[in-house]
Amino acid sequence: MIGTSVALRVRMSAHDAHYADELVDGARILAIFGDLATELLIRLDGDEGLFRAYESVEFLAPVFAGDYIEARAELLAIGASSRKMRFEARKTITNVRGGFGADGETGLARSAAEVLREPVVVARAVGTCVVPEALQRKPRELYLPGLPAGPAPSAPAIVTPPADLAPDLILTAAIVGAELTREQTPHLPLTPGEVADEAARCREAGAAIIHLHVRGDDGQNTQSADRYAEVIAAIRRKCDCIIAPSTGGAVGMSLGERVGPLACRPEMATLNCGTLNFGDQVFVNSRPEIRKIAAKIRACGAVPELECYEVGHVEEALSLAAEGVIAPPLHFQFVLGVKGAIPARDDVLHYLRSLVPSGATWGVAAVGRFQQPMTELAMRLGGHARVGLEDNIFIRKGALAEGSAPLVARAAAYARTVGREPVDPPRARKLLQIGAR
Ligand code: KMH
Ligand code: ZN
Repeated sequence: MIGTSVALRVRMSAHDAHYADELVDGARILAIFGDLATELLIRLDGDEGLFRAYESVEFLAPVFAGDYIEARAELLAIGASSRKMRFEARKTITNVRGGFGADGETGLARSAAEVLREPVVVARAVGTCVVPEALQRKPRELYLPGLPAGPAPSAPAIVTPPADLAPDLILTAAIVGAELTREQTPHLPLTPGEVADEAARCREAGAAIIHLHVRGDDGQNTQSADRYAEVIAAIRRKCDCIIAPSTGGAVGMSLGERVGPLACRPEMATLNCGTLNFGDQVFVNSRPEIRKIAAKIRACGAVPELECYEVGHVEEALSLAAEGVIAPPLHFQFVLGVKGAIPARDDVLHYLRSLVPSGATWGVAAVGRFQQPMTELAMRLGGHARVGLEDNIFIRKGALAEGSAPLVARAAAYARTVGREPVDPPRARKLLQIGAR
């Protein structure tokens, strides 16, 4: 099953040290990656297989004797005999020898060691293994019991691998948001002109959809149809992106206010599929309200983006489809990591995507520091991705993103390393069947 992962935890010993100052050589880390690859092949094929080639290897931080290394491999693609995998090794515990001063004296014992507050990524790689068809277990089954991490616990222990990843990737840029302020980031676009410029920059960087909130002249969120019309017209003069206005608005808005942008007859619009704690506030989406908003989205011909912040929201979306309130093909957006709602974790995403019916599409939006790892996981699992300032204002720890476009550009670059290709708006319209429902 694509997305399955295996893990190894190893302490580097004095035997592993190869260079001065007990530095461990990179080949030792590649040996760990080789062991992980072998485990994946045994679980998938019942054979140890062979490593054919690395297409990329990065050594990102030094490893010393005494370091604890946690390494993980994940299955990216399955060919007739090839199996593509991604590897990552992180250091979680280290000897504190780096604390010695020039004179070698700090008063610390040579045996002093520490658990790192944040694990340090020491190496990443992508490579391909082969198992000749004659050696593959038949019928192909994936043996997963006892894995330290992998699919959700409720998933069956033996599953059949699905077809290969589809390369098409729809990137959404959430460029304004309802809650963000200029105090939090000076890069937030507010006026129609600023929003249009940012939309065009995101399109250039690889986004096909702009998830849109708008602000009034006072900078406050508004769901005014007139203001949306003004901003949409400004964007249209600059780029051809699909524009997906919010029907969530800001917490506390009435249903009447929230559906304001539907008067602009957008191609897409968000449909929030349940109530949740939204930080210290409550974002209310009662079942009758969801149905009313869904009916209005359908009546104006827009495709709903099904915002799911909890497992129950996915079930609710499926109920809406069963009731005929929304029409297939469904497009889910898993919003992960909102404080008070479902956490942004690998196992959570594996479970959520297992609920997606065939024929439906799905994507991930994740909050704050989870935006990058969770959207990258989504891309590796065949999902789509949303990035942008609405969900995350940092490009890396402590450094503000200079708008949403750099976040889109980073996501697009990553996509290509795992065999996905960001699509342009016309292709995204086809994939989402916009205008064809
Ligand atoms: N501002 C959040 C309360 C949406 O756009 O539909 C809701 C939100 C979701 O942003
Ligand atoms: Zn939004």
